[in-house]
Amino acid sequence: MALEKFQMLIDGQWVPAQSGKTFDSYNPATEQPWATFPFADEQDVDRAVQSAHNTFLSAAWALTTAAQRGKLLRRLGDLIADNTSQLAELESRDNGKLIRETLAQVRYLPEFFYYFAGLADKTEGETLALDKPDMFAYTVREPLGVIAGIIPWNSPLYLTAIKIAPALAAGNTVVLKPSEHASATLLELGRLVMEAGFPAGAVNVITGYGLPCGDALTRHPLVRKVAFTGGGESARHVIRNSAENYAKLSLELGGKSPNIIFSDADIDSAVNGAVAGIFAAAGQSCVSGSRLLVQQDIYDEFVSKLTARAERIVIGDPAQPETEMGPMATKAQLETVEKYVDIALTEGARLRTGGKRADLAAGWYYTPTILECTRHSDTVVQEEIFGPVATVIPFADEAEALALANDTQYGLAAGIWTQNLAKAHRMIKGIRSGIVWVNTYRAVSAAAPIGGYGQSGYGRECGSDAINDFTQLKTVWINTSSEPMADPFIMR
Ligand code: TXE
Repeated sequence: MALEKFQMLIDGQWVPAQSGKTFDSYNPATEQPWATFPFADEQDVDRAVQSAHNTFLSAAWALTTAAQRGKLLRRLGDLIADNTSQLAELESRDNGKLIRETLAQVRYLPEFFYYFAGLADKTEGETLALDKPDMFAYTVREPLGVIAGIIPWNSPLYLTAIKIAPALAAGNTVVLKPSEHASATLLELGRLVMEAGFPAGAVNVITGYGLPCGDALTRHPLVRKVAFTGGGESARHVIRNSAENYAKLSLELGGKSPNIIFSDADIDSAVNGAVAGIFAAAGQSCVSGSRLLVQQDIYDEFVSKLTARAERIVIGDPAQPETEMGPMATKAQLETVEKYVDIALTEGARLRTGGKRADLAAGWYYTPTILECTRHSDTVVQEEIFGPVATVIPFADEAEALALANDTQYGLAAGIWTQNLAKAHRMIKGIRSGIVWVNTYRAVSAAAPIGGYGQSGYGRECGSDAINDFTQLKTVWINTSSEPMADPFIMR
């Protein structure tokens, strides 16, 4: 079958890489290449950043009012809504995510643009209560300049929307680099950005690998902020690059989130929450509830029910609406999952279910896996696997649950299942993570900040504060005295 050929969006033009090189993208459900993308290198990065920089300074963008930017973002949200099925199908083919998941995500996508459109003309400085009677001072919030968005493969459209909506609302311009494993939908989003009426260069999309493309982009001297979602190794590289260009950073790096089930929880509800936490998106989600902590007295009942549901999960073609779990997005990710399950068994974990590839003719499928662990120090309990692998550990009481929950280098999310409000509040207070869900899991809203503690990264996306992260403050001083300024070297 002939491969679809994509081009990059630089300065409003659809272009190949200057070198002419391309790379293939694979459909995880078939293991076959389905599309080619330009292989961007330093030259292409430089062209895209220069374009974003020139647009940032141009009258066409710099003189837009915040209200006008709000209107552009609303139009973009409407265009996404008009193209829901096409975007959802494209993303599903490119990264193997279930069509039912990509459809749900794309249906919600416009809300991010509407939310930040609403904030565009409410992002204000303030007048300052100075201690100097003859001075008046105020602050102005100004955009930073060129923003680099580094996007992973698991949810490209969603993770892009939460970056570019506040970035553009605040008056910045953007260069996006999708993952080499899932570039298609960001190019499609770029087409809609142009159709919405943004000036050429306001959003550029370049396709390529972490090296050289992501590296060149994140150390480019004209990049003022990098909004990064991905793995810890790449993040360290981006942090080192920021020592060269002083770019601000926001980093969202995944986690090993505890999902804590107390014996007074509604067990069936908690089982559903545990399944949603770890088997949705085949566990390839930054907020996966991969560490299940279950109170001793309901442990057997809970694990039996969870195992029964995991074994009923329908694995298969992500394009089919009845499928409940699709493939790993890449062969490397499948091998990572296999490696971790092997380590778990060597370290003494008990395999309750799963632990092998799914028996399908093609595709990078892995079965929903539950590992019962006795030691919280086990590698699989401590390290992010990013696959459909839940570890389960019993706990005796609240104090132990809290100690285990916090025994991690990460701190992105946590789930608590209990009918006891006071206990929930005590746990919320003690847990060190950026998100806590009580009697629910994976809820998302444009209005609710997302970000982590510890090695889950720093900075917050979504919520009304997120737009401020894409601005810088200018402080203005005005002398209101009727007296001329005195010669500073004449003593009075
Ligand atoms: O991510 P990478 P990978 C975790 C998850 C996964 C692991 C590795 O545990 O198993 O990370 O996944 C770009 N300079 N998460 O290797 O490489 C890269 O091209 C600049 C959690 O696929 O971090 C892509 O666009 N950019 C996570 C993006 O970084 C670089 C989602 C992310 O890819 C770069 C994905 C460099 N030197 C993986 N190297 C989450 N937080 O949800 C790579 N990139």
